Amino acid sequence: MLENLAKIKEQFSKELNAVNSKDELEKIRVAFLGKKGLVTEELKNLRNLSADEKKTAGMQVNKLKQEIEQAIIDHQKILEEREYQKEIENAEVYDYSIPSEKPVGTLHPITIVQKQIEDIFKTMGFIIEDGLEIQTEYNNFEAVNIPKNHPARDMQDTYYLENGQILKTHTSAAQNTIMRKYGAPNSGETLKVLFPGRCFRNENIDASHENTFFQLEGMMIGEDISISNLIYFMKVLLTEVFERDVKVRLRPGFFPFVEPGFELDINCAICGGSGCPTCKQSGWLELLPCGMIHPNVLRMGGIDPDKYTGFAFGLGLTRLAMMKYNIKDIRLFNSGNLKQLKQFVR
Ligand code: FA5
Repeated sequence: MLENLAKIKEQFSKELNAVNSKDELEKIRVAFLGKKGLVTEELKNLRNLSADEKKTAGMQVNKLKQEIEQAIIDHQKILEEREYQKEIENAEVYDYSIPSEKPVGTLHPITIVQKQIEDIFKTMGFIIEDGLEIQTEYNNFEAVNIPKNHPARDMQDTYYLENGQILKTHTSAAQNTIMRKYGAPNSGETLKVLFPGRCFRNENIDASHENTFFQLEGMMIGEDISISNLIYFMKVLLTEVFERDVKVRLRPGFFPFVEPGFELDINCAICGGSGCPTCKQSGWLELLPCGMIHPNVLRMGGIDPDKYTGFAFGLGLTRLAMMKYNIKDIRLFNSGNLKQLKQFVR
């Protein structure tokens, strides 16, 4: 039997060396280790031996069986490595630096409008700033004249983090930081800043209210800023964005951080003013609240309200995009409906 085992081993080595594919390897496995394989037959033959012979021969057959099993595993790895190398050699070579012929993505409609407004205001000397999304209660409320327990906080219910910070409810939360960053302008100069950002409110969601939406805030501070400056910039903004006549109305509005304050509403572009779910049947949509910065807010920002005045506006950027592109429902913006969003490719 031992002689037989030596022959089987030699035969296996010879045949294994010639194996070049997984199929051939499987064939050889069956030929040696399968039900009627050469090694299996030797195992069966053990029963014809005496107890003593069985012990020695059994050990040898099992050793050979294990060697063959291991050799098959090793050879399989060699074959896989060879296949992998072949794939690499035959792989198509791409030059990833070549620009794509087609646009691979598109800007979100809100980004398009935001960039458009930023461009307009940059030409008028505005600096673009970015506000934090996670804010302190102080910046979001106290610093804009909304002390604790002020009823105006009810209108901007938001999400509180465990550390006491909040998701900002309006872009006005950045006013104080920006005033402190730039300070009062030099005599004869003005501080003009634009700061867009994402806002969060615990809202009842409907066609024109989301819990996550964008605002774009603007602020101008100087020694001689008046409501005329405010109205001029609002007019420029709307004319440039809509590139057509839009009907607006200005009415008094209360915000603790401006005095006087205004609401600028836009005639609903979806229904033309006759009333629809988007404008809650009123024909108008609140779009651009604004006003003259309250002296308390300037003071808290380190700017002397006896010397300086300023205006601020808080444009509802998401709603502006709805009106510009005739989007009936605000929820489409976050829906991931690419068909809807791709219409606005720039
Ligand atoms: C404010 O947030 C003030 N901070 C704006 C402001 C700034 C006034 C500076 C004066 C001076 P208001 O809560 O009205 O105001 O929101 C401003 C605009 O954001 C609204 O006119 C509306 O267009 C948009 N807006 C408010 N809540 C939502 C919402 N849930 N979903 C979509 N847009 C909203």
